[in-house]
Amino acid sequence: MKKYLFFALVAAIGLTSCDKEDKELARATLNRTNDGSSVIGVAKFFDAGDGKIRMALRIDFADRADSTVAVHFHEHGDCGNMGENAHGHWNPTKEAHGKWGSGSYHSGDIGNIELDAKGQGEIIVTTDRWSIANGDAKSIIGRGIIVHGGTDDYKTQPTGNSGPRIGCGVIEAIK
Ligand SMILES: [Cu+2]
Ligand SMILES: [Zn+2]
Repeated sequence: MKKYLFFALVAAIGLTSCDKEDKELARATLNRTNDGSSVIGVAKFFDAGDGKIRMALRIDFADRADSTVAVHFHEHGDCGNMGENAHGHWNPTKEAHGKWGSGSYHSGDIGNIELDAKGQGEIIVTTDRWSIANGDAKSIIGRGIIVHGGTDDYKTQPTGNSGPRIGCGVIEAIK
């Protein structure tokens, strides 16, 4: 009986440490491109261990209720000029544009996110394609995140024909 209690205690401590939230490394607050101030989402980046980073991206954009938006990381962390200053898709591995997890895709090709009747949607991505290390080609710090008003066809080069840039944010390290 004592032995059983001991193992139950060990198991409980193990679960508690697994439940502990991973360390937040970086964050991007997404704003509308047309006024640059209304928040329409947030992307949080966590240390997922094993050299991986986990992103939890949440969009809350009432004007886009019941629609699908496309999300990518773009090269520059500059949301000016309706998001155009972010330039093209960030592409450190020199691959073709595509669907996340397919044969070839850009390291920030998050893809389409369905928004519900409130305009809310969420996606979680865990990958070793990202880092926050200074000077690392994989570093996501200072990149732009663009939310598009259309859907990504995962084919058209190099953009996925995803439509206008309706939201934008810059990935910043958590100090
Ligand atoms: Cu894009
Ligand atoms: Zn792309």
